[in-house]
Amino acid sequence: MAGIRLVLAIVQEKDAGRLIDALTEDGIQATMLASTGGFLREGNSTILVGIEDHQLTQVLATIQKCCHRREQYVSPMPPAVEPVDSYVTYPVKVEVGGAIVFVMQVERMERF
Ligand code: 2BA
Repeated sequence: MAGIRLVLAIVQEKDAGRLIDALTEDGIQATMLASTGGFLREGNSTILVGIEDHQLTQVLATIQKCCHRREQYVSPMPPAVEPVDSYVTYPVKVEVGGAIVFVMQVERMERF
């Protein structure tokens, strides 16, 4: 029996719709969850894709094609101990995405 994999991809919201469309066109089922990045505290999307082993290369290529790195500026929060008016914050540049991807071996999948 072929092995089952779960691909979990954290992508930017701007790329999520295009990625789901591309997977669906290839006949691959996916689930999109609304998620929030721990560092930026902004919305991103977590895409779950259950596939057979032989589809993994194609799915990873589709994720890579649809998800782009972007620069974003974030203003650090002032430290709680400093008086707010004595603390000047400068926006810091971070690169976000294209996609953070985890691939997991699935022991069993059932459809009831
Ligand atoms: P965020 O946690 O909001 O992080 C957004 C971007 O900020 C990151 O982009 C990274 O470039 C930067 N960043 C994160 N933590 C930082 C820190 N302590 N200092 C400086 N810069 C920092 P990506 O690495 O592309 O990550 C995009 C999103 O993917 C993350 O959003 C988070 O939701 C998720 N993610 C990334 N690595 C993860 C991991 N190992 N486990 C779970 N989720 C992860």
